[in-house]
Amino acid sequence: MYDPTPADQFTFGLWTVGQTGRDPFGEATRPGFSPVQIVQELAKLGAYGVNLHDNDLVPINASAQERDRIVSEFRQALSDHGLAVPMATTNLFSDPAFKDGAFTSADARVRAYALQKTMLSMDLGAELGAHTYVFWGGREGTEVDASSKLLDSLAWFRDSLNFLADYSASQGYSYRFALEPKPNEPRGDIFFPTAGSMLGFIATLEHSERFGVNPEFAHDTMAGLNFTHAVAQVIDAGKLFHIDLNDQKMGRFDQDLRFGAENYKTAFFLVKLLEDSGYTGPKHFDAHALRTEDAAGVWAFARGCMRTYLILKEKARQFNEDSEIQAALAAYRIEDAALSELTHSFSAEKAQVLKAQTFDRAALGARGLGLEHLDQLTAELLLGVR
Ligand code: 3MF
Ligand code: MG
Ligand code: MG
Ligand code: MG
Repeated sequence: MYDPTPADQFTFGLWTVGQTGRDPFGEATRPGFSPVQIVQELAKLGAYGVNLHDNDLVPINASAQERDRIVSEFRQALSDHGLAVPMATTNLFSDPAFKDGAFTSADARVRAYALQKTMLSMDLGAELGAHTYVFWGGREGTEVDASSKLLDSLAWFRDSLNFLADYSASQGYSYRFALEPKPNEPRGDIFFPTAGSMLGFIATLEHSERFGVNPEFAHDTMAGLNFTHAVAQVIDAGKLFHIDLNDQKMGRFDQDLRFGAENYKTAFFLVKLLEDSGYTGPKHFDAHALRTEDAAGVWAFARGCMRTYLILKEKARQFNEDSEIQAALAAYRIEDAALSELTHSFSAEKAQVLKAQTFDRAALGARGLGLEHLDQLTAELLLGVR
C-alpha cells in the first residue's frame, strides 16, 4: 500500500535527487547521479516523470555535438524506462551573467542573452516532450533600490514573456507557462514574491491564457504564509498549471525538505484541496535529501515524498467519508436558500429586500461553531487513532 505508480503523476527534477548536499557554507557530501542514473532510479520507484533546467542536462559550455550526444542518451534512457519529461525550465540564476537579473537586468545584453538561452531551452524541452514551461525568476530582484529600475523591470519582464509566448506559438510548441513566485533567497528582494502578485501580473500579458502559476510549498511557508490558501486562490483563478511540493520551517533559509517532513497538517489540507478540486497535473517534488544523506538516503527521500502524498490522499478520503467529521462540518455551515437567492447576484429589488431584512446580530455572535471539535477529529484522524 502507498506504493506510487506512474498514474499518480509524481515527478522530480534532475536538480532535486541530483543535489549533492552543497550549501552556501559547505562542500558536497555525496557525488550525485548522472541524468541517466536518475531516470533509472525514478522509474524503479514508480515516478511518472523527471523535469529539468537546460543546464541540469546540458552543461552551459557544451558544444553542439556534445549537446546532441547528451540529449540522445537521455532520450534513450527515458524511452527504455518509460519516464516522461512533463516540464522544462531555464537556469537563469547560476551563471554570474545573471547576478543582477535575467529578464530584468539593467543591461540590455543580459536581457537579450536570457531570451536566447530560454528559446534554446524551450527547444530542448519540446524535443523531450514537455508541455509545461516554468519560469522561476530567482535573480529577478534587487538589493539596491537606488538602481531605480522597478518600473522598467516590470516592463522588461512583460516584454520577455510576451516575446517567448509568441516564440512558442511560432514553433508550434504546446507550452503553457507557469510562473513561480518566491519571497526571498537568493536576492535581497525578489520581484513577484507571492502567488497573488503573479496572478496580478499575468492579467497584463498579451496571451494571459497561456500563463498560470507554479506555487511552491516552501516559498510561502518561509514567509509565514499559508500555502494551502495561496493554492486555493490560484485554483479559483483557473491558473494552477503546475505545483512544487516540498516542506520548510517557517522563517528559515530555503530548506527544500522532503514533502510532509515538517508541516503534516498543512500538507494534509493541501493534498485534500488538490484531490477535492480535481487537479490533474503532475505533482512535482522540488526538494532534496538532507545534507547528512548518502545515495541510499536520496532514494529514501524520494520514496518518502511520494508515500506521504499517497498516505495523505487516503486520509483525505477518510475525512470525506467520516460521518462524525461530516456531521461537524454540516453543523458548522448554515445554509439558507432564501438568503442565498437574495445575495448571490445584484438586482435593485433584491437590494431593497435585503436592506429591509432584520438580523438577530446577538444570536449570530453568540453561536458556537464547533471548530474545536472538528479540528480535534481531524487531528485524531491524522494521528491514526480514528
Ligand atoms: C528555488 C526553486 C527553483 C525552481 C526551478 C524551476 C531551483 O527555490 O524553487 O528550483 O523551482 O528553477 O522549476
Ligand atoms: Mg524553491
Ligand atoms: Mg531551493
Ligand atoms: Mg520550485
